[in-house]
Amino acid sequence: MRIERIELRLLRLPLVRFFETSFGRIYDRAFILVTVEQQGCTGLAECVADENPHYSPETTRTAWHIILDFIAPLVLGREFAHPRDVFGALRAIRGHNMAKAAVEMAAWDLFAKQQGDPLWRVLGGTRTAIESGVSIGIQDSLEQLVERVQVERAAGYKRIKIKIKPGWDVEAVELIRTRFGDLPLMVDANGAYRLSDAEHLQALDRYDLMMIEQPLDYDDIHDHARLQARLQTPVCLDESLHTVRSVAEAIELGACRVINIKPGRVGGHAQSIEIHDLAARNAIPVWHGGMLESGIGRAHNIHLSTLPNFSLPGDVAASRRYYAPDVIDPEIEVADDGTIPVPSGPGIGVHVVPDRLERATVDVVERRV
Ligand code: OSB
Ligand code: MG
Repeated sequence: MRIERIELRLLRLPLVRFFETSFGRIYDRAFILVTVEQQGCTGLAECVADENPHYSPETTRTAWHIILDFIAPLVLGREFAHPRDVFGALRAIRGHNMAKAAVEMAAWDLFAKQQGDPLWRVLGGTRTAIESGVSIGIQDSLEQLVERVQVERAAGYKRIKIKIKPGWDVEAVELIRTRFGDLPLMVDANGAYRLSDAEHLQALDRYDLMMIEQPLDYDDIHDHARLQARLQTPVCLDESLHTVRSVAEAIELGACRVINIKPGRVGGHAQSIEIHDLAARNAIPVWHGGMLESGIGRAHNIHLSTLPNFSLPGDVAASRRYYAPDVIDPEIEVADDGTIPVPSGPGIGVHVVPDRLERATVDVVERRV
């Protein structure tokens, strides 16, 4: 594979419904669509960096800069035997995993299309449908939260995750348990608590939660190990894990019993596979996180979720929960049993609708060999 052209396209799409986490509420999403090309064959991926540096230090603008000025010169015109070699070729660039992942994942799509294979097969996946779950943001009231859970359950989703923060946690979980019984339920704090909140978080142990995701700071592993020792509820790490090494450390320290994998956060598919394998060797289940992706990123997530140790439902839901319309056709849908079939065409197996893409485009640039 030899990438001859890279195109970056800044897109903005309105969200069907606002999304609120412990760091704020958003109504739309800006992201970079990356296209790589060799002799008319194209690979696509989206960069999950957002406009603000709240989830991660990267933003759409830092990713734009890093891809154009540093990543493109390292990959354009270079011969890659396999897309798993792309991440290593970017070694000179420290961090910026979301920028790296966008180019790396586009390269996987291009490679799979050149082979005429669906991406899941090239990644080493073992299933043709994945289990879907939803992430429900913080609402204006507990009544609205109950209504959201009702709507998502009716849509077929089996596993529900709710966002929590101080003041929106134990009561919300208690209410869902009272109203809906023992559905698979978990919570995500996006780093909203401190170790000194351990006693407060112990109150969640009564509710048989699947896990508590990222309770403490985005760059912490050590305090999570101390917290896990004081909680029965399994801790899952998201923001804190950026590299294979940080995952090894977290496992060794007992900082988590579950791992959320987002390829954007760890530098792409190849790093995700390494983390998946490392977790499997340590009997740690993984699941696929979400970043409010459009259909392009969503398709990538579905393909990666077919690997065997993705044994818990992920935050990979139907397109229509996020964007209406999405930029792809056909859109990604969830079946009545809460599963999503894996697209079967070459590469990611979904197609962009050109006029929808044009309407969402804010800016475009390209680089060629
Ligand atoms: O912490 O998992 C997270 C969305 C944006 C940034 C971070 C997170 C999320 C979600 C939504 O939880 C997942 C999704 O439905 O795409
Ligand atoms: Mg999370």
